[in-house]
Amino acid sequence: MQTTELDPAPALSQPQEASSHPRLKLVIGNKNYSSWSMRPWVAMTAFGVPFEEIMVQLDRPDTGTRIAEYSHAGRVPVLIDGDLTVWDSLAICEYLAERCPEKGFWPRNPAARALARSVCAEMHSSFTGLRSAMWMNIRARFPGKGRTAQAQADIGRISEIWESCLARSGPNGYLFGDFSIADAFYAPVVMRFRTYEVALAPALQAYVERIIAHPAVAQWMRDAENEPEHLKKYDVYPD
Ligand SMILES: N[C@@H](CCC(=O)N[C@@H](CS)C(=O)NCC(=O)O)C(=O)O
Repeated sequence: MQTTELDPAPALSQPQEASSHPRLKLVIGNKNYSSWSMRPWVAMTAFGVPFEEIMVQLDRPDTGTRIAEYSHAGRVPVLIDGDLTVWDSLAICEYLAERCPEKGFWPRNPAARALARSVCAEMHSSFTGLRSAMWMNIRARFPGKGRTAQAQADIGRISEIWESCLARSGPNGYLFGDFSIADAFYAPVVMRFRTYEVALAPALQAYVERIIAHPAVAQWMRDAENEPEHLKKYDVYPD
């Protein structure tokens, strides 16, 4: 199944989108916990790209074997497009932006697009303090927990990014005006800020509320709330 060559198929066509059997398959982990899976799922849902969702339960004895059915990288999310397998949330979003150029996954302005890619790359490669001390658990409430020095520094840097983006895009928009991959990338951070009740400046809190109200994010959150599976080690914050 795994290939590394780009499928030469053209951009997604209308007939494919209208099909009740979408060509794209997205392999994801538990919606309550899998922050990396949330990014492409939210982006694809927000932009109306049809896909079949394949859920692999994380933290189970067979998790590795199940993911290996789709990708030898051993991680979700994974996008399957016919013979092509794309793994890693950033690569998946870039691929979708190329395959569906009409959708506007990235800002259309080149300078804004470069900045959007920068903030996504920073999200993708940084913020390990936040990730490790404040893991995503949409159902849980851990007010005030996880504020290690590194997590605080990450919260500060993320606030700075959001402030500068929103100052440019306007107070009532998303990071780059219209919803983009950048917002999908920061949606799991929004989930964390909600779970750990991070106090934010009013403009940033308003952005948090806008993301939570976005239909694609709201759908993911509802699915997470209704998921029967619980990963106990992430459900209790240790003292
Ligand atoms: N850089 C990767 C990271 C993906 C990742 O770490 N995914 C976790 C779940 S959120 C995973 O697949 N873990 C495998 C496991 O728990 O066995 C991406 O952006 O897709």
